[in-house]
Amino acid sequence: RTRRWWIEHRHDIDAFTPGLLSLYESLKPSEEHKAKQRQLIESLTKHVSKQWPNAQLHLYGSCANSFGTSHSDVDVCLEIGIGAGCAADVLLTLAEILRTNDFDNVEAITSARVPIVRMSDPGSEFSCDICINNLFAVANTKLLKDYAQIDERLLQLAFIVKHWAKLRGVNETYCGTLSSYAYVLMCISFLQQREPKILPCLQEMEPTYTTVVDGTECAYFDEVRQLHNFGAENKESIAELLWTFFHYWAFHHDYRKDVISVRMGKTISKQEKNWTTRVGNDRHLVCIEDPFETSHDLGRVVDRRTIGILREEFERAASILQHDDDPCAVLFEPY
Ligand code: 3AT
Ligand code: MG
Repeated sequence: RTRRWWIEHRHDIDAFTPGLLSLYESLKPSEEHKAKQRQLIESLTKHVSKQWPNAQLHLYGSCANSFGTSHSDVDVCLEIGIGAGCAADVLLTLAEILRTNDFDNVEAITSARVPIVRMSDPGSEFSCDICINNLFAVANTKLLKDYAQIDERLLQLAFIVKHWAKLRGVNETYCGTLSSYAYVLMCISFLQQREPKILPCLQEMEPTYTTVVDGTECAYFDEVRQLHNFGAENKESIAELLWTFFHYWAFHHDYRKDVISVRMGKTISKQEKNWTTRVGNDRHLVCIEDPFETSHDLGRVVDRRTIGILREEFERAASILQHDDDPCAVLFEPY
């Protein structure tokens, strides 16, 4: 498997860059879309502060980390000083408030790993998830947003990979495939390891930003404006990067031994994380370390069946980019 990584290289791969870039442009949310999101947040803030004057609303996920497309949902975190075990009551109260204020399809999902209220905004038809005190998600949202400002190829690659994953049906954690967040981390890690590097490892640099979440220090260099030239020496085009990304996950990644770590800017071993055997439902077949909750493997949802599906999809994508005359037409064919 490893050998194919080096021997096959397509010389006209750059010809597909313009098509991929126009796809990227078409996926970016419009100004109108962003304005509607702001309106929704303003209206939510008004209702929440009436009930809980000291609470704060944070946007997280792709509506705030700059990896959101015009199809992304709106993820909101309510930061509120309550004791452990009270989140379900707060969510039920919140659901009631939203219902009386004419939000649609309001549903409190209190039994999930991250309990939420889900609703849709009648003005914009956005689907919106509200969780309580999920401050790790707020911290990793800022980290992703900061990475996105260093080199635009990260946004381009991640938008295209997310789009591909949605259309090919491999972006459903409840079905055993990977979350959007996991795909973005895979893209960051990949660009950290190009030669020359396209992205630095912000958590390995002198921290300029520190926040503590549940006793865990989240610290990294966040003055990313100073890094806008970081990847300039690397001239790889988006078509080349996309092909290499799929090729890496199809043929080069060592699924038996390796863990992708954005925190370290390289792959580390399953052995050192103690992720070599199945514990409960965590199988560790594809290992993607969360940058802040480092005991958290974002690939743990993947099982024996879905790892096969994922690897076939990576191989299919790599092969299309390798051999097809018009790869953009087939690559994104709905599954
Ligand atoms: P979409 O554009 O909505 O597909 P997203 O980045 O909003 O992409 P999700 O809706 O899957 O992704 O997740 C929302 C945010 O929640 C993203 C990340 O900040 C956080 N998050 C998601 N999954 C995890 C996880 N397993 N561990 C920690 N944080 C997570
Ligand atoms: Mg989202």
